[in-house]
This record gives sequence, structure tokens and C-alpha cells, in this order.
Amino acid sequence: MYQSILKSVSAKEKLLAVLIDPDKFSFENTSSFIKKVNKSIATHIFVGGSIVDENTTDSLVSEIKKQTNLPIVLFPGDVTQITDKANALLFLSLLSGRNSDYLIGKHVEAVYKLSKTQLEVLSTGYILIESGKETAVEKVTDTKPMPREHIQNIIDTAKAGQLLGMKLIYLEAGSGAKEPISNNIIEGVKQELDTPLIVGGGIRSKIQLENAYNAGADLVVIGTAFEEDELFFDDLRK
Ligand code: 1GP
Repeated sequence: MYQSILKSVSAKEKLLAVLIDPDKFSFENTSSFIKKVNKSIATHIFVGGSIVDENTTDSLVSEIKKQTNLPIVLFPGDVTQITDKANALLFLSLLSGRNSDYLIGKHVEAVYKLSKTQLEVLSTGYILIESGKETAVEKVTDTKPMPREHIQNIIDTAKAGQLLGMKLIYLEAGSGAKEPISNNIIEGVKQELDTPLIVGGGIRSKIQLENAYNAGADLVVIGTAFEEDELFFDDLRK
């Protein structure tokens, strides 16, 4: 999976992940939702959320897998969301915060479970940026997002993640964010970064999606816009 992301980045092909949060998603809707995903320009399906019941992820990923050939990537809020039914896992370290549980603690807890799976583990520097309202990530991790005007600090944080060997950097405004990550933040980080750049949170229109791509996002993640209005898929047909 990582190799194919790198290939897309060097070919300047932009990637789009549809995020399914098992906590907000109705299981019975899987088939019709995934049909729409398959007809869209989406290249990946991410599954995960801040608060998800144990075992929900496992059965949901099994069901999704029956209906699509797109790679399924876990975007876990917790160790309980690890399932070997997916293809890969974002091994997220919350670099914007100083809560050691989310920097390294949960990762140590996850190792035994991961050793029982074939998941491709993608080490990801996860940077939460202030976006106008308190987000679930903030509450669950008990950390503060980085102020959006501290661009150099955000760039240095992303760069530190890369120097630590992280394979991906994810700029996160938070699910349902009022404002997506601004173009100048994306541009600034992208200029300094050699790793692929993921951007998500608050992207609700094709224009915002294109803005993020033009600023330098390699992979954009969209969840809420599809949850709220599946007609959004019509704007993103292949
Ligand atoms: C959240 O970046 C993702 O973790 C997607 O956010 O739900 O706002 O699209 P939205």
C-alpha cells in the first residue's frame, strides 16, 4: 500500500479516502453506501473513529470488504479498533499533543494485537490543528490542537515526525471541522516534507477538495460530508 501511495505521489495522481466512522454509520446502509464509493473517484476507504464499541470495526470491515476492491485502511482511535480484515493501519502518533499515551503508550499496547495480523503498519505523524470548534480528538486525547497561525511550529512538528522516520504526515482539522486546514499551512508543510501528506477535516465541497490538492495534499480524507449527504458522491463521480 505504501509503495502504491508513493507511486501516485510521484505521478502526481491525487488520492481520496472516504472515512467511515463505525460509531456513526448504520450497518444496513453498507451496501448502498459502498456502491456509491465504488463509482466515485475515491481510492481508499478509511475506517475508524474516536469512540467506537469493541468488535464493531471488525464486522463492519468484513462487510465493506465483500463489496469493494478498494484498499481498506484502519484509522483507529483506540487499540480495540484493530482488525486483520483490513489491508493496512495508520499507526498514528499525535505529534501536536503532549499526552504520552497517544504519542507512544497506545502503540506499545497495540503490538501484541498487531503481531497476530498481516496488516501493513504505516507510521503516521498526526497533527491536530485548531479549526474553530472543539473536536472529538481533543476530548478523547485530552490535548490541545496547534494554533493555526503558528505555521512555522506546525511545519517544524511535521518535519520532526519525518526525521523520526514517520512514513506519512496527517494534518487534521478534526471531524466536522468548521474550517478545513488552510492552504498556507498545507503549502508550508508540503514544501518542507518528503513524505506523502494527508489532509482531512471539514472538507465539504469539490472546490475545497481541489484547493487542498492544489496546495499540496497528496491524500484527502472526507467523512462527514458523505455522512450528511450522500449526494456529494455525485460531484465526485469517476
Ligand atoms: C476526520 O479527517 C477526517 O478525522 C475527516 O473529517 O469528517 O470533517 O470529513 P470530516
